[in-house]
Amino acid sequence: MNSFVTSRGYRAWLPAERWTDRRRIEAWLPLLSSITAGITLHADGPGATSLRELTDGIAALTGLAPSLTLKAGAPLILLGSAEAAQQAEEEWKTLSLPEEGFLIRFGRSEAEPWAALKGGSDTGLLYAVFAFLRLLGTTPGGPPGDLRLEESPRSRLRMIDQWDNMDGSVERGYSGDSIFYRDNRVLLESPRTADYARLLASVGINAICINNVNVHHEETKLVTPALLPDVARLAKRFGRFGIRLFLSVNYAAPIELSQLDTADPLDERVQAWWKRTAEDLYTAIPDFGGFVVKADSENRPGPFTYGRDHADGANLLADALAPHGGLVLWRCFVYDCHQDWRDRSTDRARAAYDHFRPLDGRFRSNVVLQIKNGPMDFQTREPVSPLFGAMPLTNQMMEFQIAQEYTGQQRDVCFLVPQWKQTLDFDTQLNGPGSTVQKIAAGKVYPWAHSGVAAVSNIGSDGNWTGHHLAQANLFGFGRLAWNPQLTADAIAAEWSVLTFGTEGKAAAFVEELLLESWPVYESYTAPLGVGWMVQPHYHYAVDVDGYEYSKWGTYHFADRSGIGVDRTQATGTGYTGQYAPVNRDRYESLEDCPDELLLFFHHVPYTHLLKSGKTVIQHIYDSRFEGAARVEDWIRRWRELEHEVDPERFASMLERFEQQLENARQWRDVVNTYFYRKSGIPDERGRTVYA
Ligand code: GCW
Repeated sequence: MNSFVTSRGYRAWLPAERWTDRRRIEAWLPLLSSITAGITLHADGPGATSLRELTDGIAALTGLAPSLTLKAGAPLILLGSAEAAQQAEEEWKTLSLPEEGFLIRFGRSEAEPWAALKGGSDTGLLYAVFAFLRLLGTTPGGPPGDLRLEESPRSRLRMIDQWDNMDGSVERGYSGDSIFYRDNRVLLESPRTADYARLLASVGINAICINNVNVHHEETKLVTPALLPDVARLAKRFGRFGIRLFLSVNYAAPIELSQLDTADPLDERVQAWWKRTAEDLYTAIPDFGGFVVKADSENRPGPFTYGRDHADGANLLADALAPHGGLVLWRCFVYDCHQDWRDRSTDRARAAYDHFRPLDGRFRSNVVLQIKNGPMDFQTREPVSPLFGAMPLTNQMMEFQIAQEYTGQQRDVCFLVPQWKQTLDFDTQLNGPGSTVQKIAAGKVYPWAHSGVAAVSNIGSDGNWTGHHLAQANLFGFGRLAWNPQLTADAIAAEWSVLTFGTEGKAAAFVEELLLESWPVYESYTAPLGVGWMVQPHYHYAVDVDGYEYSKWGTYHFADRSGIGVDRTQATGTGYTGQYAPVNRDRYESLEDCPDELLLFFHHVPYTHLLKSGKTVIQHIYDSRFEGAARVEDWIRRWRELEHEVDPERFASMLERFEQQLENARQWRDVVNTYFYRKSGIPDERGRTVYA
């Protein structure tokens, strides 16, 4: 057996270990000893997967092997007292569920427990099974007496983007190598892609793009007949879990893969090339999802070379895919990455809006613009991208980053669900009050044909998938939020902690608490008040306050001896605030109303500026850096106390990561404090050690 299969954490939040409490098993026994299933028994379909996942999950937690009866009929699974469950089935005959939706009912008939699971489709039933297993894992006692759970996903597209390269590396990967590729080959023999598909489906993910948006030489060939059989096998693996496969494509592929000397979207030969490519793809993979495209962004090729714009570029691919039902997910991460730091008139934060907003109405109906959650680049704190919701006539989806590129790289704990929640709850006001990001992403604000959320994955070949055990919570949390953005961060943290560390013992409660404070703690020892960056260039983990200050990347903080921050106001700055709807624009524009945590994103202020908290900016910098590092010290102390509450492998691995985090936090604390003391000459009013 491969060693990773036995590592702690390989099963992540899925049923892994037998319950030690016999009474708990006995309480579930009457329900779990018999199953009647109505599914499509197609070996490659999610119906067969549902049944297998259910029986495997039950076996893992309880050791029970239920008796199985198959019957014709709708996607349905009945457990326990068969007659009573059949009654539920009878009642549901006329019930119509959304395709990916499900209904779960628990009941009792003369003290005998029963449960019935119904899906809007076989995929819906698969989601019901995973919801049932979550319930099993989080309920300390026996089956609930009476419960009705009806769910369906809010967003149509719930997607994961792999930044995997065929040489086996992962761009911004912090947990080993790619599980998809090695030495420029697709890894077909490894069980990991199927195990990954299971993890994703268990939280409702229904789409995946399997290669990096930076499409290099080898990956360009993924769309060619030579590699399509391999891609098709992966597509099948994911298809069993209800997940559609996408590929990132190279905009210059017609030049690189054929005799053409142009990739001009208006050139008929280029159009014919993409049409043929799409035909080949759909012959190999009938349910292929479509293309993800990074074009004219960070030196990638795109339509600009030919004097065309992003709509021309996206429509070229959209027309090729349209006859087959495919989508083009066109990324809006477009900005000038060769900026002169001396040039104060260009503001990178403005770029996506300035490029795309004027193109509203020009994109085909199978194009979806994929927009990063903030206007810069996955920083610890950013305002919501003003482009999201600002193009009523164009499908959009939001892109998050689960990989912790700028948020601790899976060495430091940073549970990002609270950050994503803030983004999803943000009221853009763009179609009147209540135009929240989550409603827009769910397609409820504009009548878009497609919308949703995507996120850059954080997994790799490490035995526990994510390097830090606690980084699994971000993958889990993204899926849960994509499914239902109304879940609270607390509920998600609690659910993950119990599923992962069990209902018995004290570890889960501590982990839940730690997760919930981890983003504020990470923020408190790194770049202050929304200013961002201050990281080592390219690498993006450790502190380097001026690392990006005189670079070409458009990422500056403008600290001088009297103050710090970027003036993005309309009155005196770059005018970026004007990209928001009036209510938000005015809030950010005003020094009084701008929230403290984003102050330096929007304003350049003196170190003596008084925050809403009553502290000066400089004192806030000192206080929060000291507090952040002290919190991490405290986590270590408390984790040590739990040594006997968790298995030795996870105890040691997490302790090691916490210690690295502490070292990182101390370095950030001392460098940032010293830097600003030297710039400002203002001492810490509490006289703590700052290295003058
Ligand atoms: O944040 C930047 C990353 C790049 C990444 C790019 C993008 C895949 O540093 O590594 O490239 O964003 O999102 O395209």
